[in-house]
Amino acid sequence: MLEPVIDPQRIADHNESLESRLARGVEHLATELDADGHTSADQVIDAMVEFSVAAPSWAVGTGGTRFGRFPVGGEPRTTEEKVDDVAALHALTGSNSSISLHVPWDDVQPPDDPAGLRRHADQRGIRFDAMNSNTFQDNPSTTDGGRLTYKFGSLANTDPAVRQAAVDHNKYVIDLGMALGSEALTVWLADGINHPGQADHRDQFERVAAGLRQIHDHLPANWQMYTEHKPYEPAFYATVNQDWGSSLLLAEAAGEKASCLVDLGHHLPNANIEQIVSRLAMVGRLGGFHFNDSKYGDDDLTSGSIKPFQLFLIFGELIRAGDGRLPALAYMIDQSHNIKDPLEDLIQSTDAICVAYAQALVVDRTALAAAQLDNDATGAQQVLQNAFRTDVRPLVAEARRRVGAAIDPLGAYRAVDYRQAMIERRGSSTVATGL
Ligand code: PSV
Ligand code: MN
Repeated sequence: MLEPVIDPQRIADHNESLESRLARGVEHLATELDADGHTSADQVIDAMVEFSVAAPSWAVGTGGTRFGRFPVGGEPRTTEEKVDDVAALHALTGSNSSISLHVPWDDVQPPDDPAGLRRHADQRGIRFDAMNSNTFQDNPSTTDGGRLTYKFGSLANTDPAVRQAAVDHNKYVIDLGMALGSEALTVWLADGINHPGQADHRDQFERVAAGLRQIHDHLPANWQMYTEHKPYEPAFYATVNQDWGSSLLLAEAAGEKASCLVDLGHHLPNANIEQIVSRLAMVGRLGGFHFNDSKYGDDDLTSGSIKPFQLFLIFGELIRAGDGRLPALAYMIDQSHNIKDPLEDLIQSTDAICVAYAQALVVDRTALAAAQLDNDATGAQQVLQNAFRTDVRPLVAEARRRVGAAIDPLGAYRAVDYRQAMIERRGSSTVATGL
């Protein structure tokens, strides 16, 4: 039996001094919500208890830019240690019960064994969320020891041998995911054009669509596949899957198990992401999310740290799409933590995501619908503002307390000094694979 990554007693001890204040906060809010009469405190708490957002394996290590990387120390050396970090996160937040792997960063070919990794994750209480296939950099095991290159694209490449290598890699990732108990594949492609005229837009698109179809046809019956768009980077003139329209066309071309994944950082400035969410949900092709926040581009900043109102409106559209409940999509955080301790950033992000979700749950949807029917713009806005300005944090914290997680996860993380313990165990100069 494995030792728990964080002793539950230490979390309980940390909670003790916060419990009476929390109880007062919950009681006050419950009274207010009862007076409003549309959503009860228990409804929100129950939804929070159920909710989970996956942590990406590449985000438990320090991120970097092309200018530098400043490792935090104690970073996971193996995929098993990444699972351990996610288990620590989940012990504190109660809302991160799965990990999303990225291959080849997390390859578990022999001599490592997927069954062993799955056993390890089971013992830690962590499941495997969507698998991510990486054909945006050369990878000797899929590009014939370096003979083939993804420099000019993977599925969009003019060379059929490169396209086949990319398809085979995706099939391999699906097979690996099956061994781990995952049920989804996310395909984000870097394929595109860096210079006008370099390649034909239509030919590239058709080659990608054909490749995705082949990958789709390898999916087991219970699997889903997500196409993830992004307007630019690393292709700086035109990316093949550049926006939600292309993503939808590609998902439709791939097959019925394919739908679109919305990464919040993958939009041109000022795009109305909540409207995109509504459109994709409307046609039944909204598959998943990558949460992060953005000031200028794909900045991968802490969720909810720049545009919390946008995050709230997105959850509003999700709840609208799920007829009052959050639809069962693939929810994942996708961030790069360049100067923060990665686990601290994941704790803050998870909390911000839960808060936005809880705020969206306390929207008086009947009043909103009535105001919309009456063309009462002021009234409709007031309904949204009332919910957005409700301090729902006690309900989010109460949900954590009820599942044995931390009332104050960041405070508890610092109190148990998890980072220092990992530095002692793993060393101060370990560098996790990933971004
Ligand atoms: C690309 O920017 C992305 O959002 C994709 O989801 C990748 O899988 C991930 O980040 C890591 O590069
Ligand atoms: Mn992403």
